[in-house]
Amino acid sequence: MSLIPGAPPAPGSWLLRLAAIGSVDDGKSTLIGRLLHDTKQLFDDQIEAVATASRHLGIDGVDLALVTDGLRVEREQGVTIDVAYRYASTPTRKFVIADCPGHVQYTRNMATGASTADLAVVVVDVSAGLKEQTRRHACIAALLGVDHLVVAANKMDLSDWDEAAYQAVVEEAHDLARRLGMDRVTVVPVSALLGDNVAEASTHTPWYTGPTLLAALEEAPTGAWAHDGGSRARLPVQWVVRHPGGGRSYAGMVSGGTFRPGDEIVVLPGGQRSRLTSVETFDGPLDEAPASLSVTVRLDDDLDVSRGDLIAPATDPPEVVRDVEATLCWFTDAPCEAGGRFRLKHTTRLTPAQIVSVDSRLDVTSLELQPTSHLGPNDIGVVHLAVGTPLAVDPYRANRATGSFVVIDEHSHATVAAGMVGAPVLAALPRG
Ligand SMILES: Nc1nc2c(ncn2[C@@H]2O[C@H](COP(=O)(O)OP(=O)(O)OP(=O)(O)O)[C@@H](O)[C@H]2O)c(=O)[nH]1
Ligand SMILES: [Mg+2]
Repeated sequence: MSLIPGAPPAPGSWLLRLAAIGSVDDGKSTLIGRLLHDTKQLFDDQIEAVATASRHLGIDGVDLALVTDGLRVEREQGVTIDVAYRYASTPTRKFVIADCPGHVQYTRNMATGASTADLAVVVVDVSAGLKEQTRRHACIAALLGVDHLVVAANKMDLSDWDEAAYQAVVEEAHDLARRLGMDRVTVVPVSALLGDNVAEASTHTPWYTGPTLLAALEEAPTGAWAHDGGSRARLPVQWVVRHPGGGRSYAGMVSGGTFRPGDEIVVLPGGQRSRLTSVETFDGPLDEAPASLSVTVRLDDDLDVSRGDLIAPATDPPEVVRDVEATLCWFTDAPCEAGGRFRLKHTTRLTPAQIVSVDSRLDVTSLELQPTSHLGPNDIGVVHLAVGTPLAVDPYRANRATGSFVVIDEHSHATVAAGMVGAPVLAALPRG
């Protein structure tokens, strides 16, 4: 069913998931609030609630950052802590928008917000240019597979709409995008506070002939690979359903490709082969099940399949590994060092894991990999891990679901790192 009037473009080409990223206080929340306000996505009572909250905080006028900064501590401190998701639709497109925190302490939350995005809106305070944290965020987004940067050169009102200040950000942004291997970059001069060039073209920037931020977002291609998981069919088993009359079926979400009844499959990591006899949802049997659909499948043979196993085509299975080279975004104060023991969550499987070696750290400014023996908080680096149960993995670039994992502290159960299978894939990455 279409969520917007008129004939929608083909599914996948019209839904855009975006994450607003960048350094603390550069204006991400204000920009998202402005975008929602100026595209008439906010109800009168929402605007009234934000106006009342602004008055209580002693702010003149309506602080649109409060549209996404809803937590009490966020409002009191004027910073975003947790990712807030908002939805918007225009006649041509539907958006899922993640407003990420900029503060370095909440990089973990930013990585969560960016992990499902097609496109990153990098918000930059035009008077300060790209800061280290802006670069770290752009780098994490690139590692997470975001291949399109839209840069909002923000607070143009404070720089007297100076074209030279805008051009300086354009140069920095193009240089960064090129080195991150992102082939598309658009830089829009905006004032999130006043609304210039957000949804409406500004009269303050006659020297700028490019799109408004909204137009840039409406024109952006989606990174459909991120959601259909590529062509390789993958079904992580989430649940084994035992039927009263005997027999079993296996439930999970298709995380790539398409499954059809009759497909020859292999169950990993065990390697048993069989054939799919049916693919169903609650509504009945299907001729085919595409990515993102939650299904149950039945097999021709009575195999020992459990939660955490992965069903894949026999002709195109993922690699089964006990040792994994991976890129980690390390989030916690305790360093990441060889010998560290953790739990690793990969698709639906939880397994013990040990850091075998820490090989290199990515310098987020020079984008060089430098040899190291440990990672500190918010570092990005390459490690080797040994896992207790063999894992069926794809490279992250081939499949976001089977190519990623989280590392969990054994005792506190806190997430200490996000991992991507393989070394970082950034353009022409030099090794130090
Ligand atoms: N003058 C001016 N001020 C702005 C503009 N955009 C944002 N600000 C102000 O900058 C401050 C920070 O804005 P936020 O939107 O909270 O920044 P943020 O990037 O979301 O901050 P974090 O989420 O904590 O990283 C607020 O006081 C805003 O009113 C702008 O275009 N012009
Ligand atoms: Mg914010």
